[in-house]
Amino acid sequence: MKVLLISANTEMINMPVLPLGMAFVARAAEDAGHKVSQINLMAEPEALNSLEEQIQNVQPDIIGISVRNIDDQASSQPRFLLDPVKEIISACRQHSAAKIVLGGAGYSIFPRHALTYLDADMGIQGEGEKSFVSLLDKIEKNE
Ligand code: B12
Repeated sequence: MKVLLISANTEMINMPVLPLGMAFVARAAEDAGHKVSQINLMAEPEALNSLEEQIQNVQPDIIGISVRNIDDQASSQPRFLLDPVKEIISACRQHSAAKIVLGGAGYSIFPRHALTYLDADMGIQGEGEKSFVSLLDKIEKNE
C-alpha cells in the first residue's frame, strides 16, 4: 500500500526534536513491502502549504499522523497543542479520501479522546512497528 506519514510536531520547546518514532514505523512498513513517504513538519513547515501537491504525488491509501505533544506541560499557562494537528487532518481530508491513522507518544496518553477530538479514523496506542504493519495488512485484505 502507499502510505504517507506526517509528523505533526512543529514545537521548538526545549529543542527541536526528530520524529524518531515515526521513522521506526516507516522502516517497519517499508520492510513489510509498503511504499512509504514521510513529511517532518518541523524540518519542512512549508510542506503544509503544499500538502495538496504532496498528496497528489504520493496518492496515499493510508495517512499516518504522529502526534507527539498534547500540551507543553507548563503549569502556569499551559498551551494545548492538538489544534494544529486538527488543521493538518482537515487539510488531509480536503485532498484525500485515505483513512487517517494516529499514533505517537502524546496520542498514546489519551487515545480515545484524541481520536474523537481530532476526528481521525483509527489510532494505535503505544509502539507502532508491529501494530501499524498488521493494520496495513488487514486494511489491504479488507478485513
Ligand atoms: C525523550 C523525551 C524528550 C526529550 C527529547 C530529546 C530528543 N532529542 O528527542 C526532551 C527532554 C527534549 C523532551 C522535551 C519535551 N517533551 Co518529551 N518526552 C520524551 C520521552 C521520554 C521519550 C520520547 C521518545 O523519543 N521516544 C522514543 C520514540 C522512538 O518513541 P515514540 O516517539 O513514542 O514513537 C513510537 C510510538 O509512539 C509510535 N508512533 C510514533 N509515531 C507514530 C505514527 C503512527 C502513524 C503510528 C501508528 C505510531 C506512531 O510508534 C513509535 C515506535 O514504537 C517521552 C515520554 C515517553 N516515554 O514516550 C516524553 C514526551 C513525549 N514529552 C512530552 C512533552 C510534553 C515534552 C515537552 C513539551 C516538555 C517541555 N515543556 O519541555 C517538550 C517538547 C519538545 C518538542 N520540541 O516537541 C510528553 C508529551 C505528551 C504531552 N503531555 O503532551 C511525553 C509523552 C512525556 C509525558 N508523559 O508527558 N522530551
